[in-house]
Amino acid sequence: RPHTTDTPTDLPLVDITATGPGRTPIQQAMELMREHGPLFVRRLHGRDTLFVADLDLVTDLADERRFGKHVGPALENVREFASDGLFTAYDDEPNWAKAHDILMPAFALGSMRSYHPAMLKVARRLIDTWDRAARAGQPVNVPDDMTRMTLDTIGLAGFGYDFGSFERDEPHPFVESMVRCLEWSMTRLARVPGEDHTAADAAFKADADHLAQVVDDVIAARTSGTGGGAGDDDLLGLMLTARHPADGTTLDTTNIRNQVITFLIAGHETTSGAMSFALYHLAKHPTALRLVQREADALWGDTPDPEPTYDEVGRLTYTRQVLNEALRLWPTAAAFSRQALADTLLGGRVPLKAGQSVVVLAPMLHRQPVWGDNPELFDPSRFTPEAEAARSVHAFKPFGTGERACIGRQFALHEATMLLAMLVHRYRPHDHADYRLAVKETLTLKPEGLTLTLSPRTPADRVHPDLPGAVRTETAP
Ligand code: FDE
Repeated sequence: RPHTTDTPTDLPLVDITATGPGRTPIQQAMELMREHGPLFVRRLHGRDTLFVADLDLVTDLADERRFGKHVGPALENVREFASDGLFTAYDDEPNWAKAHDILMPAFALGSMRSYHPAMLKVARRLIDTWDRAARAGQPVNVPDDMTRMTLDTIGLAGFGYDFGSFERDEPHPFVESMVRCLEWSMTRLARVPGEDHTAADAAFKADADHLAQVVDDVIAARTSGTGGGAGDDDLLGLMLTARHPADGTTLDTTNIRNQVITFLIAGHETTSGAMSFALYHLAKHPTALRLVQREADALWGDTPDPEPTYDEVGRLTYTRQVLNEALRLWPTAAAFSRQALADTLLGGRVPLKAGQSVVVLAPMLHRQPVWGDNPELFDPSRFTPEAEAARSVHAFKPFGTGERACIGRQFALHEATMLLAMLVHRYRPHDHADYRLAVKETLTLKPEGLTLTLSPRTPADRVHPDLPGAVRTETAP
């Protein structure tokens, strides 16, 4: 792979070799960008990385004729356990296009209808757990429970496999191994040349083997017919049986394993972070909370246990705006890389050689001047249809760009929108611990240690749309 470290001159250059990237490399890059502007070079042990957030430059990088996805050092590390799975495949690797073509139908908007029942089933599990906590007056650990929820959802909806995460006190061992693999991928970037990492690498190997083992169980449950439920048209069904339109072949066994690992990881870490940040903001912003409650109340009124239909989820427009705004401030897959296909001038001003790569730092793109003069403010009205129409599509990239953009976007948004509306319809969240945001990085982002207490909402708390003003002030518990 071409890997040039020729760095365009006259750009701000920050050498972080002395401190290293630490445990929060994304937030460090954000800080450096606040100081040096939306285009700078970070140098670590002689290796240079060009970070951009400038809207013009990101717009240019979205030009698919001149730029493609770059598998950067972090994803190279993830390749150690996901290999040529969709997320980590090189653009020109034959298995990327093959798997993309075979799996696309599983993520078309219409397919969400078939995942809806599984998503609802898992939403109920979460609600049962939170009801118990609410009755006991116990706080809930938001990121932990969201991770349970998203893992069970992708397992059931995608693979007909039940991780049963809500019956466990500790995260499913798959999650623990996966998080350690992701952390290994991240911290490996910070290694000082010459240090000995044999123990860490051996532990990683054991975790990667465990992931492969779980995946083999998931596949075996399907092929032996004990997996239950799902048919040939879910993700695993397509992986095992669908033939590529062009040459009639199916995915090979090794690639299927890589895809299952990829989907289990990509399908739950990022979505659970997005849900957790959304709840964090709602707990801090009573007005936004009242508006999402109003939307849910308008649909479900005083029904104690609403069963949202597929079509109702499409009508939760304000809830969707809340999720978008959460993903603007903290896009949980915070960076993606592009590479020049030939020598070119980025934005007409930054010379790049063929193969040279650039990292788009989405949290800072999402704070550029196009977002107004108070970009730190959580404000879901930034995502009304009118506001979106007035803004460049390239100003918001939580799902990456182009052909290599997130295939799971509709899946994640359907799952998260439905659950968020169900939760605010049922509970009033309380920021009982006066939580101060601490963003944990494990390649993806999460609000570390966020806990909330919940009070069940009663008919008297509901926002009755027929009342003038519609927004009622709720009484504190
Ligand atoms: C993808 C993705 C991306 C891109 C990256 C690069 O470029 O490098 C991004 C940014 C993302 N993704 C993001 C996200 C967020 C959220 C919430 C999500 N995501 C979710 C999900 C779910 C699922 C299932 C998924 N997701 C999946 C996925 C895949 C498979 C991929 C790869 C694609 C290709 O082809 O490449 C992605 N995702 Fe996502």
